[in-house]
Amino acid sequence: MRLSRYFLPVLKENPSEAQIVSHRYMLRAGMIKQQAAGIYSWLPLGFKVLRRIEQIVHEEQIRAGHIPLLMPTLQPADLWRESGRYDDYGEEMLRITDRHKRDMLYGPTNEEMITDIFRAHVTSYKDLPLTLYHIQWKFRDEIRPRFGVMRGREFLMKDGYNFDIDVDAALHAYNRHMVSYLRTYERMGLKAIPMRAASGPIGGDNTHEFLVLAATGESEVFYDSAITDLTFGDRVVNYDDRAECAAIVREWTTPYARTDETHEAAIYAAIPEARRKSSRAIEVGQIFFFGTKYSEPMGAVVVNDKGERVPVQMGSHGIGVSRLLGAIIEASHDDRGIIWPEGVTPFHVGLVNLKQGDSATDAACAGLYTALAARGLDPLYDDRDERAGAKFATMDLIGLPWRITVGPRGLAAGKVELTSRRTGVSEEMAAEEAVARVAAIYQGV
Ligand code: P5A
Repeated sequence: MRLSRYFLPVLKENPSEAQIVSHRYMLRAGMIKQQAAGIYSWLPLGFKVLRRIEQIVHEEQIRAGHIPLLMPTLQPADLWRESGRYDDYGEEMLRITDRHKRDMLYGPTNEEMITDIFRAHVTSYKDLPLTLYHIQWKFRDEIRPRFGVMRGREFLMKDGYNFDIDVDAALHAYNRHMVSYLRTYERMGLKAIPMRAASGPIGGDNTHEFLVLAATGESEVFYDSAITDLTFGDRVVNYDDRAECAAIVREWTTPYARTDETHEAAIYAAIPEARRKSSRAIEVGQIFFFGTKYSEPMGAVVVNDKGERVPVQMGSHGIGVSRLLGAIIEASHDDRGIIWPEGVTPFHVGLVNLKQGDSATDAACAGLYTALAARGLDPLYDDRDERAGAKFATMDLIGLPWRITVGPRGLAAGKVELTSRRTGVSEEMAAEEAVARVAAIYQGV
């Protein structure tokens, strides 16, 4: 993409309404525009990152054997009357009446609707296990929407629902989700720690939240620092192997890690003092096992291998897809702007022409652009007639992890400059080498 043809409405001034750095940078980098409290338009740069995050979520869900579908944002109230949640959910639920005076709502989550789909089509244990998920907009009429996409009223969630014949199988689904989430967040360059949590309106006793440590987070957490040393890495997991998934879950749930709702001071006090930590943190996901909470009242029943009719065992599992943009920026920025991890960056590399209009630098940039694209990379070429300082400031603000700078002096010596946004280190090299280096960096990302 040529910047002169793109839509990147960068702001020079700090927007006064933004209290935290991720919100400030998302507005300044022209990623989002607020349309009403907690409701945002996703401008091209923000939309690109949102799509990349969604793509990683899809890939990891499918790797775990889960099946995508798409349910609507609007739901009939009657489904929620069946589960008993229509009255319980309170003011967070946006209630709507259609022209026929039917009660509808903008879905804050989809346990009821997925149970309705299941009961309409599945009757036998032979069709289990089954996990269905979608990535869809949700609405929660939060009393205090704030911090931009971090606590929105309309927000994008990946929500998945497992259906299993017995408790053991459902607990395996729970473990499988935990494992796949560890891998998902790590691909986004995040350290998201599973912590024992409280289940709130979703229900069930077995639940973990995934938390990214950040001073601006809305949750308070307590943990053994040993858990922050764990990494998932590139291990290959057989998601059908119950013992293997359980072992990984054990690895991540053995060190103490809890939110304030489940915190137990006595257990915490037994952790060696140097490892005893508490922090603020951002909740980027949550997994639940709630058994028959929805299947029983809604009649989602299957015949088991003994010919008995039993309510199906269920859990639900959510990732805050739009919130993740804020969480990633909170975890990865400096005083000049965002620093995108390679896994989610909107463009792979920025290309800066220091002397637009100079035939040699223009030609070198055009050649680099074509060579990068030929390697399957998506460059952003700053071809505007602007000062070098302004071009660097824009690149730093929007946070592309790599930048290739082309100027007349370097070109005379046959060199361009490759710069890492994270370290600030620049290296001079031939244009072909810069292309090869960037291509190698993104191999396998
Ligand atoms: C699990 C999937 C659920 O709703 N039902 C379906 C379960 N869980 S949850 O924890 O309530 O939400 C899942 C994740 O969604 C994000 N989230 C939000 N993101 C932005 N703005 C909000 N107002 C908001 N509320 C929830 C969180 O990341 C949460 O972990």
